[in-house]
Amino acid sequence: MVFATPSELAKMLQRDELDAALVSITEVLFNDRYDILDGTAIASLGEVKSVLLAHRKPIEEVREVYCDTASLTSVNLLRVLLAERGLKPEFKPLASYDFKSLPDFAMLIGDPALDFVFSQHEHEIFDLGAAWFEMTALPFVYAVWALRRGMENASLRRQLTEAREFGLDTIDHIIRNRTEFLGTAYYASMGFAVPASIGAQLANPKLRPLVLVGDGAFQMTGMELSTAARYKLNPIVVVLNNRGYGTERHMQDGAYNDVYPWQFSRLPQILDTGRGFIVRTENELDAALTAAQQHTQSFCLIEVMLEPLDRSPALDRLATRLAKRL
Ligand SMILES: Cc1ncc(C[n+]2csc(CCOP(=O)(O)OP(=O)(O)O)c2C)c(N)n1
Ligand SMILES: [Mg+2]
Repeated sequence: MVFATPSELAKMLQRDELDAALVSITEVLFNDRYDILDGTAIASLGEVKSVLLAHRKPIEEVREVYCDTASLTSVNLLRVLLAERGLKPEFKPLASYDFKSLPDFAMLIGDPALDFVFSQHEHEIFDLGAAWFEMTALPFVYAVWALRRGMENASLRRQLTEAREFGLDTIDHIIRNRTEFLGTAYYASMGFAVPASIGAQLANPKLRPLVLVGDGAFQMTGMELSTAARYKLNPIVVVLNNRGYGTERHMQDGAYNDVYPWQFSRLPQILDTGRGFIVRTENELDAALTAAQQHTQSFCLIEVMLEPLDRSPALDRLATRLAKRL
């Protein structure tokens, strides 16, 4: 088994040094010398997130794109998508994946692309999977298993298919290494966040959890901040104080959605450690988050005051749908 970039694998495959390789679809389209494994591909139907053009200027102004030349397919896909818009930029190798010095137009692929999407950045994202789907209403196949033609490969095909099935069945195990975001499903268990952050930080002390929790949920399990304090953990806990069960108010309102008002930001006084903030505006939130980031020696609790009926579009959709069943 050889681990190498798709373009290196393609070269080895061309030299018949490998029986099979997971290679870019372009290798297979340009060289009619392989059998393709049926039913397995790296493909996307719509947004893919891991293949993208990060752009700081409007796409129409593109003159040159810096990219990882290891991926022929993605470069060609981008060429096609831009050509369809009448744009023919020059492609140049990206010198470094350092997000801070990223050029105006940079194509990112794989883990760096995913990391970039979730990092703070000024670029906008042009998702190649989404753009392809918009243009064709078809999925896009990035890579396939190419097998050397002319040799007996039934057993190899079977093993590769089994590996795919095993991978899909154990996908939770595979993605456990990338667990920057923890959450119950939307509208699932209230009161999960504060206790979960304790487990997360004890499991990986290099992490500093940022906890988002409703005032109602905090009144159920927020006392676990005491455990955080005991183990000298330092989560940043943002309590969204909208004076009650906001989610429920949009389905059916009544006094039962009110909770007893707590002064959440004063909990550090009771626990004799931690820092409390109270926030009413975006600027105050900015300042509190900056201060909390700098205050690493203990937990921080940021109490954000919200209007009881303020809501996100996602909550609007969910509440409207659930209210129909009442
Ligand atoms: C353990 C549990 N009890 C009840 C519910 C039903 N429920 C869903 S959202 C919600 C209100 C949550 O209030 P809060 O934490 O203040 O968040 P908000 O909706 O106000 O943002 C309730 C009671 C639930 N999801 N889980
Ligand atoms: Mg609430």
